Amino acid sequence: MPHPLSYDEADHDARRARQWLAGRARGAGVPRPRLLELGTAMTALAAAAGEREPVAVTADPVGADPGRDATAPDATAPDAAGPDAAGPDAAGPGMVKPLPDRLFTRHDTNAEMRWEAMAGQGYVVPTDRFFVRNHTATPLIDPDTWRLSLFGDGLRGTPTRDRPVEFGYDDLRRLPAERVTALVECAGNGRRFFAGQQDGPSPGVAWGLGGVGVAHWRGVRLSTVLRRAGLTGAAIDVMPEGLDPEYVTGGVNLGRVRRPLPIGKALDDVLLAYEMNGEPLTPDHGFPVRVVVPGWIGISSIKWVGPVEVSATPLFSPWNTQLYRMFGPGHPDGGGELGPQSVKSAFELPWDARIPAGAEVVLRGRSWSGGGPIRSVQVHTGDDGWRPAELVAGDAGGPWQRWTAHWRPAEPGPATLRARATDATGAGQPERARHNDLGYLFDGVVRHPVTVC
Ligand SMILES: Nc1nc2c(c(=O)[nH]1)N[C@H]1C(S)=C(S)[C@@H](COP(=O)(O)O)O[C@H]1N2
Ligand SMILES: [Mo]
Repeated sequence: MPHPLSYDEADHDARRARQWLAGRARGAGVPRPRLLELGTAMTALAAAAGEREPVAVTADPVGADPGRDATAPDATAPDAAGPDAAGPDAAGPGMVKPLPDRLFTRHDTNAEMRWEAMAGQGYVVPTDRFFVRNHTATPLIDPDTWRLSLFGDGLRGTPTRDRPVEFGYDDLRRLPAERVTALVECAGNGRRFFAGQQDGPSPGVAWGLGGVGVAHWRGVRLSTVLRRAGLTGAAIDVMPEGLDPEYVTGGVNLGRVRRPLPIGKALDDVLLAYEMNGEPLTPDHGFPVRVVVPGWIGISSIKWVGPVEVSATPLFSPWNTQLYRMFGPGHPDGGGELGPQSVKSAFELPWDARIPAGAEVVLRGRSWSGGGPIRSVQVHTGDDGWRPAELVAGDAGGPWQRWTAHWRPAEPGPATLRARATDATGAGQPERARHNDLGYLFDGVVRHPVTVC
């Protein structure tokens, strides 16, 4: 049942931003003036062509390669892992799972799924190829000593951070379990096309379209745990915090990765997940327990969750004030709210795929949107205008939509594939995405180069 309080993502975001800008910030981790400096630093970075947000690599920095031009059009080509790649199957810096070049493109502490890795796969992304977004490094956590620790004045008796209400791994597994199939997508997914197709680079991870995945998640509802922990009617915000190392960027320590959720969303469909695709979570995806916030930007789905603050006053963190907001010309001072994830479409093909001339081929892809289910998809192969793609019927209403389109390329030579989708709210994909300095929510039509031969 929907909670009476607002839990619309954009709405909550806008409200908290107004409060934060009005100086009511509490628990933002660093004093406000420093955050404002950081904001300025990031805007300056956005303006500096080719530069990316400096990332503190707390693990072996073998993958850090600030010299690489992350906006090169071939950034997802098979050799794009660059000279930093430690070998075909090596784990990334601070990551545990193997990152073979056929499945991933690496970006410092992050690993992007190659879309051709989804060819021949089912609805969900197998865990071996699911993208990884790590601000620092994957922590290795012992489930026997791990605790979920809830505290704050939104709980009965106001337990403190030092004397919280605790749940162990086995406690959570004994509570009623639920399964959801949900999409997790980085708000910066598609960022490299702001540079590659539009007017300039944005700082941050240069994702192509592979910073997204759908998985089956199993765990206990956050609402179940909140109620058992003594939730009161005064609670308005819930802030899960990760146990990975503190994040340092631009010389500022932002503390542990954390981002508040409004109580309405927290009591709705948020899961404390301990399984992904039918297996215990793997270390890179949040073992022992992560938050899964269906429909919201990826940063909401805190991995390796430990402390959870439940508050009767608004909560703030750098991840809902200085980051994950729309900055730059045409956006409000202090940043506009992101709103739901944008509409995107991807072909399950390598960048620069080779396609035989004269034969009919089936192009396959997927489209998704944070706004709602996909209603229609169109494909453009360069020879005969936009035409409808065929939607896989069983996917209707789900977090993403598979589709196919038939193509018989006549002439050998370079060609450009395009796909665009419309979601249930009528939101579609424009030729150009709206610029914002930090490169969030790209929704433009991506031009996918192929060679007919
Ligand atoms: N503790 C913690 N949680 C985190 C992050 C992180 O760095 N630390 N990254 C976030 C971001 S930005 C995204 S997009 C998703 C990615 O989830 P995945 O790595 O399982 O794909 O996790 C989110 N949760
Ligand atoms: Mo993200």
